[in-house]
Amino acid sequence: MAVSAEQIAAYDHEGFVILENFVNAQDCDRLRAHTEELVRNFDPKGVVSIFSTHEQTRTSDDYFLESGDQIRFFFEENAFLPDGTLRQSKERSINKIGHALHDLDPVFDKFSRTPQIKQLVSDLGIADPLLLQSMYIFKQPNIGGEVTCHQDATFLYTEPLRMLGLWFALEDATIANGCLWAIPGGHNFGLKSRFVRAEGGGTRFEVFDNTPWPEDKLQPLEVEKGTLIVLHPLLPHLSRENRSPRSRHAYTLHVIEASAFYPKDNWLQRSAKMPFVGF
Ligand SMILES: O=C(O)CCC(=O)C(=O)O
Repeated sequence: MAVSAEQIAAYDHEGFVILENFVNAQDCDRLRAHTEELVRNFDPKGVVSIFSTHEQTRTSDDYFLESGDQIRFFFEENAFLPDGTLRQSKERSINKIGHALHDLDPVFDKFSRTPQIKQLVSDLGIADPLLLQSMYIFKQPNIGGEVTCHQDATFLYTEPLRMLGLWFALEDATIANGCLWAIPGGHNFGLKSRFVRAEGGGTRFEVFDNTPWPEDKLQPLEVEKGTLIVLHPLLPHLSRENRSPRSRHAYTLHVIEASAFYPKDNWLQRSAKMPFVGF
């Protein structure tokens, strides 16, 4: 077992579980150093897609929609000056990289496919896992954008709902630098919406329940580097802006059950040449 019975019970009850020291510091540093190299080699010319954490701006963005089986770079919303040039260096302007790092990059593959992660996923009830998506999230100093309150199942939906979100802190995450916040037990509220591919192109939200989140119930999940937070697909969570001088790098991996139905209208799709694979 990679987790104790108490930790599984906490996950079931709260909708998340915090596993300290899940990854050692050297492995976190190795992933960070490798990502620095990816960014150094990335040529931002021509990438006009600015990733916005406010969902409307995500729509109709082919660069984003085609990233399910690619390694793509998305800028912070506040990265640009009014004349379209970068406010800070390229290295300090990228919001995240996604969404197939774990399949296309050997260093991310190694970090994502450890016996310990495989065991954890099995302990939490995913018997035949497929690795769906990966993201390296920078939460840049001073300009790191907010991620509004959401359930991961809105973006990554299966029937039945069989998915886990794995959020690895590659640096200490605090209230000041934009840690995760979650509503304990909020995974019992039911799915509020789905973000789907629209028939005529682009995307849309299919809304089932438009009542606001009880955000007064959010609790900060301040964690140290090397911690893994496991998130239930229905857990409402967010992260606030980072206006501090310190970054808050994190790596996320989402895993689904192979036997669950993965709808064709989920935003994240892959070409037939690159199917989802397991550990
Ligand atoms: O790391 C963050 O700031 C938020 C990540 C998140 O909520 C997500 O990717 O679902």
